[in-house]
Amino acid sequence: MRVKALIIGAAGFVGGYLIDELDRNGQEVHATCLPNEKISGNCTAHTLDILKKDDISAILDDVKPDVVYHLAAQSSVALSWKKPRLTAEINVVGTLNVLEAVRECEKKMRLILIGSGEEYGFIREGACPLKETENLAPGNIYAATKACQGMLGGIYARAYGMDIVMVRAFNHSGAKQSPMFVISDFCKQIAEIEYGLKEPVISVGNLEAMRDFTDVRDVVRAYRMLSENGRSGQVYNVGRGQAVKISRILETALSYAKCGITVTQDKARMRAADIPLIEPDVSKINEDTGWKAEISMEQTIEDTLDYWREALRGNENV
Ligand code: A2R
Repeated sequence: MRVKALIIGAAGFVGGYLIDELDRNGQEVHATCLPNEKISGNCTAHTLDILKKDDISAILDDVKPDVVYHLAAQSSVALSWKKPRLTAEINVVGTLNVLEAVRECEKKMRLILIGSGEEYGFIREGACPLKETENLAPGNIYAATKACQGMLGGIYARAYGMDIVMVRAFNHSGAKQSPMFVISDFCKQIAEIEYGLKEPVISVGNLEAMRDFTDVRDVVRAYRMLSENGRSGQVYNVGRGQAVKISRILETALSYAKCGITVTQDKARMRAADIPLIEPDVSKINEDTGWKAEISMEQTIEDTLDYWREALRGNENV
């Protein structure tokens, strides 16, 4: 039987990739976005604000999906400091609305809750690679709301026997990502420099931090595979399982540049308390689903740079 999937919050960076992944795998894809947003990809689009619980119920009753992927979120750490209440409303109350709507729906379905590697927060020395059993010590408001989402998911799975799988996704990147994220930021600056839109100087933050980067196409494949073979009530790290220094990302990105570029460190890009190393243990997802990251970091960087070259084409000043 053809799997019917519903993606809640599909107009963001990950949503378009997930639509493509499920569609390519022969699934019937339904996807929601806010009234002012647009969804791209082969799917049936619905409008939904997750703060309106009855509207979630109406869509579930109408679509009767086998799997629901919950991506809708206030996903910016920076904005979570400025708008803590809004972040908590969308990420916690919104998730509760989704959980309640799924619980009340007559059709039984699997719910995939997308959380974040940020949930681990202030990790103790020697804790990496982080196992899913590691304590959570969120260091920002976004992370706290995602940790709360995961806890609620665990509670609903246990208390009501619901079929819920929780994900902690580590850094993911690719074409179309906002330049608020490091790979996209470096690639955008390089494309701007190549087109003469910026001095040949790239500004960077802390290059010593080590982070775990996965291509967004691998990440959405992980979500699909978890929907097929993840164990209910369980939490899964999704990441490459091999952190790299930001300086290596920078060197790789610069090696693809078509002109000479110098590097300058920008204090505004340094974080007050940057955790030196964040790296997940990904053996659990690998053992349960067979998933592992396949696309190299070099490929992700090349594709992201090509995306920015394309996006900025026509604005050349050379
Ligand atoms: O904030 P907007 O206007 O870009 O809209 C976001 C949307 N969203 C909502 N959808 C329904 N009801 C709401 N009340 C609501 N508030 C915000 O969810 C956006 O279109 C989508 C999330 O997409 P992004 O912010 O681009 O996140 P991304 O990178 O696609 O990550 C997907 C998930 C999120 O749960 C992240 O926290 C996690 O993966 O890492």
